Amino acid sequence: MVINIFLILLFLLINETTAIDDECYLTVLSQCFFQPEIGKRFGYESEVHLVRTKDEYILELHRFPCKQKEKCDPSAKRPIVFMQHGLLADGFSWIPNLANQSAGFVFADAGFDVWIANSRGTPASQKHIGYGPENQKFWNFTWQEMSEFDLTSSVYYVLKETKQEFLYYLGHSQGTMIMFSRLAEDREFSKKIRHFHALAPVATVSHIGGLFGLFGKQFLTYAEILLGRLPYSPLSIPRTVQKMISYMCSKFLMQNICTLDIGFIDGSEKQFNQSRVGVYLCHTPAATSVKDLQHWIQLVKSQKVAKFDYGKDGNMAEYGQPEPPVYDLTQINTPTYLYWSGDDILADTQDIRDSILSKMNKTIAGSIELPHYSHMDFVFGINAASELYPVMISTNNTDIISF
Ligand SMILES: *[C@@H]1O[C@H](CO)[C@@H](O)[C@H](O)[C@H]1NC(C)=O
Ligand SMILES: *[C@@H]1O[C@H](CO)[C@@H](O)[C@H](O)[C@H]1NC(C)=O
Ligand SMILES: *[C@@H]1O[C@H](CO)[C@@H](O)[C@H](O)[C@H]1NC(C)=O
Ligand SMILES: *[C@@H]1O[C@H](CO)[C@@H](O)[C@H](O)[C@H]1NC(C)=O
Ligand SMILES: CC(=O)N[C@H]1CO[C@H](CO)[C@@H](O)[C@@H]1O
Repeated sequence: MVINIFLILLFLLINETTAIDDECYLTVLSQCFFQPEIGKRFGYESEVHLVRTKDEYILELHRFPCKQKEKCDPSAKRPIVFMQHGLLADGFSWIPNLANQSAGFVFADAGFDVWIANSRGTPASQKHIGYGPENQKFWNFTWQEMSEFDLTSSVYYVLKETKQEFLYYLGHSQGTMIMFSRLAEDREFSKKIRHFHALAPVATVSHIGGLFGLFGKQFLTYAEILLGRLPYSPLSIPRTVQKMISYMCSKFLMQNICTLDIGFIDGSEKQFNQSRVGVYLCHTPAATSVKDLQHWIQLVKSQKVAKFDYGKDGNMAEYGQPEPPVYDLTQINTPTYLYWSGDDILADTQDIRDSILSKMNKTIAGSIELPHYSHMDFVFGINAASELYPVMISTNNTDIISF
């Protein structure tokens, strides 16, 4: 019998003991490096920047300003690419493989100034001016706040720091939702985004499959009760358990089983570097809030792209209307490139057609279908560096040359 680690984990996930120990990233398995260290290890200059959001969270941005082994002048003007990870992930999403196989490094080598975000709640961004992650208030957020506060503060910070007017944005999964919702609401901010590259884009999730589909549909009531009982807590795997899994999955015989288990969540992977599954699992899943997952499950049910639903009275208090406001994607006018695959069971093709292509018709600059990419293959897959990232880099050669 194959013990389905991830099913068990899903229950372990919801644990109340929080404080994540940075140690895992520094010392435990030699493979579990902290993100800037991974950069240094591959010969990239790296910087850590702290951003304070309007609601007082402190976030870490990681920067690779130069090419591999280049004599680095971080103040030299280069096109900026801002990379935003997805749900239950963190900045590691962009540097999971070898140097010429990971988006963060491939873009740096192509001459971009690479900035990598870490959303509130992830291990690098568990700080707040008023209180720490042990306080329930800390975990009172969903992607809605990441969109409203984290994204805006981080983008404005990067532009100020580099004295530039705009940047190229690369988002994966929830990282696309964060941008869709912001662009729909904020005209001023939209001007700062030159192009939006959306990997495995998600807006509505009515057709989501896999584990999320099960919880959002079949087990909805159960999921709601389970999550509703822990409204303000982190959704994270205890460090020790994560270390154990990472270790187990780095063993040859376990690699396929671990991959199969991940496939149950996001579509059967075809492109992982099997010998690095343990490394991926050292960083992913990364912590987020239970409320974030609750918000996603609400969207599976409502089939809308709406703000968090506090119930009728709660919504009246929060939004001044009984239903949570819906983001109007037809308001978006930023040139957007979509990269998606029929094999991705989270960013479902039908959802992309219904909620993104049809609404953003006038502003979609490219819609590129990839064969056989599962949801995580867009970042962890070793073929993305030859099939996907060069497309983005050259989509706008003209744009960058005229830059
Ligand atoms: C959580 O955030 C919501 C929305 O900002 C707010 O109405 C609510 O009072 C907060 N709850 C706690 C416990 O902080
Ligand atoms: C997989 O990763 C290992 C290092 O972790 C590396 O030695 C190997 O070349 C990689 N394989 C592929 C196919 O990229
Ligand atoms: C975009 O809009 C045009 C005209 O309104 C329509 O003919 C076309 O089918 C639309 N495309 C998509 C993908 O919805
Ligand atoms: C990455 O580098 C290795 C060895 O230097 C090379 O064999 C491989 O083709 C490169 N991959 C890409 C996508 O450029
Ligand atoms: C392929 C593509 O999207 N090319 C665009 C790059 O940017 C220039 C200038 O902004 C556009 O004119 C091209 O259409």
